[in-house]
Amino acid sequence: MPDHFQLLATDTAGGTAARRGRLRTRHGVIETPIFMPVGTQGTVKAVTPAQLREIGAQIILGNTYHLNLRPTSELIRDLGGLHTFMGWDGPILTDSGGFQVFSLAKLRDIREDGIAFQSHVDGAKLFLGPREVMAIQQNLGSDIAMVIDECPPWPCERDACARAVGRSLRWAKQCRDIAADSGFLAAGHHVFAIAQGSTFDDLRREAAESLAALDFPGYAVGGVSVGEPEPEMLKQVGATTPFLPADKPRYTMGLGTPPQMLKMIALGVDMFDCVMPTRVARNGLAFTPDGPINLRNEKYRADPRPICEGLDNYTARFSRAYLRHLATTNEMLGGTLLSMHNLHFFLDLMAQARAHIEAGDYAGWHRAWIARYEAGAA
Ligand code: PRF
Repeated sequence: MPDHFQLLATDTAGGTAARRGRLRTRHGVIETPIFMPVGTQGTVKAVTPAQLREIGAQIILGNTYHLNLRPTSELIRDLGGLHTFMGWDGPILTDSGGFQVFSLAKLRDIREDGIAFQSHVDGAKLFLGPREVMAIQQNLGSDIAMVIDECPPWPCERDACARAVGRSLRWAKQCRDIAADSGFLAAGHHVFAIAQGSTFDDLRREAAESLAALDFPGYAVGGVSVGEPEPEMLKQVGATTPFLPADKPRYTMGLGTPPQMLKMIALGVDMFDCVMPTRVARNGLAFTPDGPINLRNEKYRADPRPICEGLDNYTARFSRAYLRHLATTNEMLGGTLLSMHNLHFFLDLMAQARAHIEAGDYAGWHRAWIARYEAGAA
């Protein structure tokens, strides 16, 4: 295994398992813990690649399911790959599409060789299995490709969950073999496995240990934040991370709020992605250290202050009153400025977390940060 991940520090003071790491990819180095802005359709909505660089984005996400429906992965390959196509030369992680089939597509049929489904765009009959998702992600040129998995719903019967864990393991092994045989791994692309197991601690452990034995370049905790309450979600992450290899990066998929990310870093998670900061930005919501604020609110009508003090980015030159005006008149610039602010807020939070892990005071710092945020949000 190439030396692609360096664990620089582990901060166990105060009972955390917080980690500071460095992940090398074909398109650059990622300092962890890290938040990854989501660009499902080959664009982080409303934000240009130059603006993403400006706010310190290190890696972004793309989506196999969406990009293969439109404009197709073959077209993107023929135009030079996803980096060239979208004008982003930093690292890109792509989700495999299985999860999006479960959440978006109609008439799914899960078989041993993959998932048959109908496109949510035009109803076309399609199929995704290990071979298909690896070929698509190879066409896209993903720096980090995810295996195809079966994400059980919440709540879920134990038998159904055990079947999903078993099938996900077999699919993961096939994805890994395909990536090895095709030269994808040798060329420096990474493939991450996904541990499922829903709310069953023993199945989570089994999933993590059997995937760990296959020696993937990285590991994700899947099947969390699918409707379960937050304490249950944290319990599931805590039931998985201890059984993943310490010398590989760990990623919880599709998460989370700022306090959730900080709590998961304490459980030993290194990577996060979520559409939420950009989605809520387009509705006028902005993050601050004292909780989120809704700029559509009348009380900001004549407020001359920036969204929050001490966060130095392009949006900070505008008053809450101006941003409220853009939000209430549905001006496009409002979505751009608030998306930039929210993403920068998440990226800056990760930079603070990294510094506190290095300083060895993560436990106290993250508890105080969450207490202030929740007091303001209340
Ligand atoms: N699997 C995949 N993508 C995902 C998830 C999963 O379980 C989730 C659940 N949190 C979000 N995105 N492949």
